Amino acid sequence: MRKLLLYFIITLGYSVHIISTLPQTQSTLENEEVKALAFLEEEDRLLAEKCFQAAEANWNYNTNINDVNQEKQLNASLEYSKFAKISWQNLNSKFKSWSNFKDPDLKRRFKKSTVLGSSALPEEDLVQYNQLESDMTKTHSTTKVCAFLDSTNCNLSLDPDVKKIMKESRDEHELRHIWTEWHNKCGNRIRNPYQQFVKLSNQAARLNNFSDTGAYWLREYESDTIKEDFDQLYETLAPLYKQIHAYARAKLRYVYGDQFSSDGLIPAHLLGNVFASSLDGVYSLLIPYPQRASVDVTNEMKAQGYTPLKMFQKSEEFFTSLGLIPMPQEFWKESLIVKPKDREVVCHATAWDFCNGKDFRIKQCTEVNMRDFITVHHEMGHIQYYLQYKDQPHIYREGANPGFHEAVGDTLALSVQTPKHLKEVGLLDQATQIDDYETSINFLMAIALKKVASLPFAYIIDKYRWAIFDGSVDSSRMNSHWWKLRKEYQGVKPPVERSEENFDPGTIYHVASHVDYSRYFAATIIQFQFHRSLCKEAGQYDPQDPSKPLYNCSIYRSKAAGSKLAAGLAMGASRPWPDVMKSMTGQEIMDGSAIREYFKPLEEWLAIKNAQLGEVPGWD
Ligand code: X8Z
Ligand code: ZN
Repeated sequence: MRKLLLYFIITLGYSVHIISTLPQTQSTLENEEVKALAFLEEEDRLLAEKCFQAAEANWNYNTNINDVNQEKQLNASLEYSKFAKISWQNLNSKFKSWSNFKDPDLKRRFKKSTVLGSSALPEEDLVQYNQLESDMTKTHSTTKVCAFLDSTNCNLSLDPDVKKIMKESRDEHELRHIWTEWHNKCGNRIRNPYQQFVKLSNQAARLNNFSDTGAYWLREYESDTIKEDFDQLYETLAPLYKQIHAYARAKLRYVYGDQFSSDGLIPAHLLGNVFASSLDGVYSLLIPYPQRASVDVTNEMKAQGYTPLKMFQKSEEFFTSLGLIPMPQEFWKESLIVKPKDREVVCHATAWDFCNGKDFRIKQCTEVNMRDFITVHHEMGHIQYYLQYKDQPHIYREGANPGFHEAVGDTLALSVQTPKHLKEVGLLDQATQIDDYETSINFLMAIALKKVASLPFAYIIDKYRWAIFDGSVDSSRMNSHWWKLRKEYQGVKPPVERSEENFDPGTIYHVASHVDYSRYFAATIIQFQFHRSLCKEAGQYDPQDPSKPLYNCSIYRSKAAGSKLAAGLAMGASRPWPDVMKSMTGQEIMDGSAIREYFKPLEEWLAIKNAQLGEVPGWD
């Protein structure tokens, strides 16, 4: 995730577009522009330095949660904000008429620089804002729950205990117990601070001239229609999700029959992960052809003695096979890739840019399994982006839009997970048959359970928060509204009664740590567009050739695909994202046709299978 960079990146000014009342001559403008550029260059350098200090204190806190480190983190963050505010004030007072600048790039830099972010808050409020955010992250990362039928063991943490039980246990009572423990112990504690936090966050948004935090977040898409665009994208993908939902419901009913009623909803504790964010955790129950090859190579990784380090090295090898940039020395020295035993850490995987062009790190409590192997690629995708745009001005060191950043590693992972690639790197036995229809359907199901099944979840988290931020949902409906959206879009329901004592969205890392989530919705769409384009570039996909379907493409070792990707990444946010998208895919929009095309054989299979099962897609 990229919160850290977004958080520390230059956050200058709010959008007071002061238009000079005096007409300016060409020469004064040009003169002014030269001065403005010099000013920006100097601020860039200073901000990068301050950003490093704040990032380092934040890293130390995230990798060793204790009171001393928290205080240092809060101090460093405040320090950075003060600096950013002064820098922004200077910029606004010195260059009042920047909106008249002729040079489009300079104007873009100024426009971006006029958003100061939370640093716009008065100091007292900012201190409270930072404290609440830091505390909620701590609560989320350090909450412990009690084991099933063993009240003497109340030391289970989210990572790895809760996640492991929710994925591996098939005991409905145990799943219900752990689900309830986690939701009550984590979510309830976050409810009050979150309410206070929302007020401050909205205040900051308004100081930046946005109506509320939702509008502030969405500014990064530089579009007035982005919400409608997301709605429309979701509509085009909902039929595929509903087929998967129906199939999963039928299969899960075999296992947990008495948990299902006629409403068609799936109880949220049966989906293989505590957040009910996707369905890949129950792949083994849903595999279409169990007698054929399973594409979950976890056992093989363990048998071959994979370690977290080896997973990172293998991932890097995929990146460099495309001619992309290897991880720098500092990365290998400073990253944290295994959960330490002697201290509390924020386990949620993150990739860090320390703003100095040298120091880039990943923090991940890596376990040896395929899911984490894919997450390693996801995180390395962030680092690759950081490396590609490291020479851009500080203000441009961001994804073209937030979804781009989340899509890079996932795009590569679509190749990595193909049976043909797994065979090539020895994770599937050479004797395994992979070219048959049944294996392809097994493979597509595995990918769909992660990607397609997570779409409604990714769609509603921010739909929910936008409503909280804009006040259309007040504190009397904070939890019930969440479940309303869960039911409506995801077709899931809580396994036990919920009330307004609870705050179930607060159990999600991105809510507790205030990271927007539509980035992942966008990324799921974008990565298939990237995949389609890079696969064509690599000569591995041809829409006219049925022997080269999109899902079977691997771009491994394609320098042509690598250089196309690198060129797009190196632009950072220096151009509006549709331009970057165009250069990478030929399209100027986020478009669901690639994902639909990729899953077409599975969608056809599901329609037939659900009809055979008498399972009608949809719910009450
Ligand atoms: O948060 C993440 C990454 C860090 S950017 C591990 N992801 C989302 C999640 O875990 O909820 C990746 C997929 C969705
Ligand atoms: Zn990410």
